[in-house]
Amino acid sequence: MAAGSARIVRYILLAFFFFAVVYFVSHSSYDGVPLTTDSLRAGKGSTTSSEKDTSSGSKGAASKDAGKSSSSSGTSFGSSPGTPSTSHQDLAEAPMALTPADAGWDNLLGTAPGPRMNATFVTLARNSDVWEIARSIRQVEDRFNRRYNYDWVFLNDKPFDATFKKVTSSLVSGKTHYGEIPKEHWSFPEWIDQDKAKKVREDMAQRKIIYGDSVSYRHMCRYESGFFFRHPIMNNYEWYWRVEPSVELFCDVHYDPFRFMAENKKKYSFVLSLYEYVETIPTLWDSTKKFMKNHPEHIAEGNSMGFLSDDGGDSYNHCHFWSNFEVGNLNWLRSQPYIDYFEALDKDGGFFYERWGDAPVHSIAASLLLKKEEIHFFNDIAYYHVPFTHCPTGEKVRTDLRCHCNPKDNFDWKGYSCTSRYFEINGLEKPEGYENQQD
Ligand SMILES: Nc1nc2c(ncn2[C@@H]2O[C@H](COP(=O)(O)OP(=O)(O)OP(=O)(O)O)[C@@H](O)[C@H]2O)c(=O)[nH]1
Ligand SMILES: [Mg+2]
Repeated sequence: MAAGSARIVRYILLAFFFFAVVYFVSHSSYDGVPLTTDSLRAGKGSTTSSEKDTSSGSKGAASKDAGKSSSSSGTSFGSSPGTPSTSHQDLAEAPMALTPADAGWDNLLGTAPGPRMNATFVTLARNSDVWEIARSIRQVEDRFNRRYNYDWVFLNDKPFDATFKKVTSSLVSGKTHYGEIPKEHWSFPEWIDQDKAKKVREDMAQRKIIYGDSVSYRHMCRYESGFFFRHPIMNNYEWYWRVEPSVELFCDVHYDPFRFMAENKKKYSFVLSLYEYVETIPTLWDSTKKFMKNHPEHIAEGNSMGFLSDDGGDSYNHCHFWSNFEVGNLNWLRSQPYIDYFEALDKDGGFFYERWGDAPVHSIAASLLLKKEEIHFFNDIAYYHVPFTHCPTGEKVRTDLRCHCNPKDNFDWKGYSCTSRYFEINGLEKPEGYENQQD
């Protein structure tokens, strides 16, 4: 009898143990995520926003909003694995931390909260530029984009090769797109007199004007002036940030410059400005004056003529924003006033009969067609393109932003920069310490 009840107790204990094991296995989780087949397949906290699209031309239509797409697939912004996620709505309204006093300033880990703009980086490059652009991308990613995952569009007058695509797509945290430039955007318009253009190149070569004898440099300047923003891939975006090979970013970028531009109604921005090499644009201002006369309706009230001219528009002082860095609005470049300006210049032929650069073209357009409040100077984006540096004025800014530029190299307040002039016409106060950086 005693042996019988002991057996029953053993059976009950065994059954209890069996059910306990079943219960434990079915409820076990890996760091809070139930081990279902789906979670194993997807991986914990997986995101799709860094998927690579290496298609050519417009075939791989750009994702309008990498951030949004990851959120709609169930992954939320800014929540590191294990932390409770915030709803997309809350994050879309997250304020930008513009100064160290703002909440979230120090949080440079993980994906940045906040909405994403319909924006992309854009680079015009040759296959041979691959290692130089790799350096630029790495810096842009380290200082900013690794937390934002914006797309990157690469444009080329020839097809990009496999190495270029492989290297660049491995470095960019957003989607990459590779576009070939249509022939008609990278060739001589039919109204250009080839003999005249050739003589100009020979003459400029003799006078040792930089890139004076180059045909491809002229196509590049014309393309950047009038076409990059209407490439089929670029048509998918509203904002762009231009990046060239071998540039440097010296400070952390704590907030989203695209969002800053959108929320503050800016259309064009710069970090460096200077005087253009006069020999390359002798008649650019004559063409501009002709355009102003023919299209007074395009000239903005409250424009920045004072940045361009010291005599109310009679002559050009050659000041321009350096266009190898730009964050700007593509819809503005695609607008009638800008297109009319570009076409007027193109008809006059100065891209080939002289050597008009896209920097003075963009700058004159921004200064005349936009209200002066629509042009922004990013003091906190520290930048180098040979041979000039923009290093933020003010030691506190530089340490807050963990900058690695030498303040002595800052070009802003030196004699050949036009940034003082920009500050003056906008009634802006120059940052503390600028007097010590004037030579
Ligand atoms: N696809 C393509 N890209 C070009 C060509 N020439 C220049 N680029 C690109 O156009 C941009 C401007 O050219 P750069 O050679 O940097 O011109 P720059 O900045 O005036 O002169 P640097 O002082 O030499 O940098 C860069 O992003 C180049 O990679 C070309 O013939 N084909
Ligand atoms: Mg360059």
